[in-house]
Amino acid sequence: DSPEDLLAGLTFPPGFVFGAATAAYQIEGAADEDGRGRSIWDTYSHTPGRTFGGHTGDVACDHYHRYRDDVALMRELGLSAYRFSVSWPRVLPEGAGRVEQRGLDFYRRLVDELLEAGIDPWLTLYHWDLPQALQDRGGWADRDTAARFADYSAVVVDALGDRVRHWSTLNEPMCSSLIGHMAGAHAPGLQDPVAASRAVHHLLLGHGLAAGRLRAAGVESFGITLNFTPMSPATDSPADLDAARRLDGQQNRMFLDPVVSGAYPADVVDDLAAAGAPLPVQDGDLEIIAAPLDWLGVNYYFEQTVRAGARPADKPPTSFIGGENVVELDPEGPTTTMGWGISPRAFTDLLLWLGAKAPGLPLMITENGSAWDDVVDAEGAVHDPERVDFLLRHLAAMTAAIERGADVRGYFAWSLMDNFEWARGYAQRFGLVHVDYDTQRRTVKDSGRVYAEVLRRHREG
Ligand code: GBH
Repeated sequence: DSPEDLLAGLTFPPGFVFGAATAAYQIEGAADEDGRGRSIWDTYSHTPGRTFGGHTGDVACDHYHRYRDDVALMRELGLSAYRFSVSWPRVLPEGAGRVEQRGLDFYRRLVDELLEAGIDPWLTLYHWDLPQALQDRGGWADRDTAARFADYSAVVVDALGDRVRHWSTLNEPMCSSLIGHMAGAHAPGLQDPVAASRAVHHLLLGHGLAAGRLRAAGVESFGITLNFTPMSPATDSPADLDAARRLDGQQNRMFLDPVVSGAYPADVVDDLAAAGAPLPVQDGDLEIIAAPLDWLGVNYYFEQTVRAGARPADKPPTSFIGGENVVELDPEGPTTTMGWGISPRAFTDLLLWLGAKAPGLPLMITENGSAWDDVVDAEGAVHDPERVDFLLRHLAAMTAAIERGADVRGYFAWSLMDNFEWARGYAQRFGLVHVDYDTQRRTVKDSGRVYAEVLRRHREG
């Protein structure tokens, strides 16, 4: 289908929210300004060998200084909402205790600018940048960090609760726990199954405790954002089926089930205990974690086929506890520059599966997007036909799920602009807007224009 055909076929429910997403460490820069403390991502990115080319978020998109221009850009695109995260070490440089008012003031100015532009702020409290001071005391592997997260949440809601309606606790606790503590490919860069499993539970506990504080503060709506990677077995052999079950358990169900139904999946509990890395659940924790949500944030990028077997030496360390005898297959067909496959059909299936797992819970697509090698051409334009195609096909896949009953209320493109792609540095570009990192010049890509056109048609019915 041509972009025009795909575009013409899209219709969305009334009131559908259209936005774009970013995260603090990926765009803000200004790492040493206004009393900001260090986070685990400062430490990680400044450790030689950890990130592509030694890239760091020190400057990033300089959004901290350019937020007014960036909000103007959002208005130009016609966004009705913007999802961003607050940097914990900007607000509490030592992770707990002393509040840095200048940090809170930045977010207040940003939110006011958004509101003035008619853009609804969707605030995420934690997108991976734990204060280093708390890591020094054990980080997420330590139970106390969950309580510190709740205290931090209370500080932010106290400062911004009068102007931000939509709140999210965590972004992708799977990544913070397993990629950060098991594969070591994200901060804090550990390869320790026991710490990883402890981090899983303490992140979720932190979510539940923070949920209580947000509710007490009377926020209008709150949720949590989870990332989902649908897992399929390479064959229907018992070994491959079991490999897919184990990875689906730790990637998807271990985070979803406790949040929506108050229990870890029994098979995952057994797998982790067998691997010597049991979940450190105490009495009453699961009731806290299962605090009722107003919506579930869903991040979707690709699906994964897996088989059982010894991991070849060229595969990176597994993120999954007891996943040493599981191999991810290379995707079939075209891949993005991240090496990720493209499967809109799996997106439809995921949304229908979530609808069945959590009936009555509205879904928000809090991230979806793709990375490509974009360049500004001699005429000053960025032509990104692959991203246009990815965007329109995934919007179509989402509306197909909506037609079949999935209660999806909104979509946030990842990302508003190119940014610091964690361990992959600035080499990966996910933006609807191109960023020239030498000049900080922003250029709306073709995909940004197409997204603006989708939004315009929806608005005008
Ligand atoms: C998101 O992470 C982040 O929220 C965002 O900050 C980031 O920039 C963006 O995506 C793009 O990377 O189960 O072995 O197949 C998504 C990261 C990608 C991590 C899929 C888990 C699956 C691993 N996720 N990945 S596996």
